[in-house]
Amino acid sequence: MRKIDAVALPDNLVHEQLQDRVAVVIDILRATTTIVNAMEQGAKNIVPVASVDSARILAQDNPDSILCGERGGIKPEGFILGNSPFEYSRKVVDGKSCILTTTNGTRALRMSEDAAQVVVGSLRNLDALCDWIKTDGRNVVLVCSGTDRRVSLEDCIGAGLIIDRLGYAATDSAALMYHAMHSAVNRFDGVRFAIESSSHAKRLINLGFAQDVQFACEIGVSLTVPLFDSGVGEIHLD
Ligand code: 3SL
Repeated sequence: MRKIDAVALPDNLVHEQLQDRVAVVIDILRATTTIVNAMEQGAKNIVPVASVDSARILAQDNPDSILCGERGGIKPEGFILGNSPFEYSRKVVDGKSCILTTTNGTRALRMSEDAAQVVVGSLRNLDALCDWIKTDGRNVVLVCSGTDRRVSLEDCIGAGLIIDRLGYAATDSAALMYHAMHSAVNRFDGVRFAIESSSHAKRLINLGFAQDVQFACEIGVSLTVPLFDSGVGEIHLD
């Protein structure tokens, strides 16, 4: 039987958890949701970058690319796009390379790059993602991005839903996320309300991004499964 492991933060990863596995990076609010949407809207690729300064330098060297990202949820000065999925419309991103730096999501992607394959997970691509994982056939580790190095409820709910869908043999930490997801969803009467109860969702709602939270909670509406090719440092489609 295939196995599934999970970490609540990328900082908790040990090398063996990535070896020969598919790593699914999850940042429901909002980086991986935004990446799935950007690729769905026709972006040529996404280059995840750790720091704002490196992103600025890379964008200067690649004038056709779009400089994107956030710090504290807000678009840094001089950036073209922030981290709201709604900014990544077909009109803006079609055929374009997006250089993206976010506080937690792009960091988690970079920290997962020793996996055999890194895949971008969100609730929007949940079904397509699980189909991709089953077809691939390798064991899986779910990497929750967290928020500012603290565990995020919404990422654990996302991980729990993937564990539920796949039905693979779960490690204790994956089982914990599965049970936490069920308990939160029952307690709040649905995935969306459970996610809206998280501190990150409340912060985004206070910043005026309530629509982004709602968008991130739509399950299985996207067929897009972005893959991170760590060798070239780009996220693309199959
Ligand atoms: O940290 C991240 O990667 C972001 O998704 C955070 S925010 O939703 O833009 O605040």
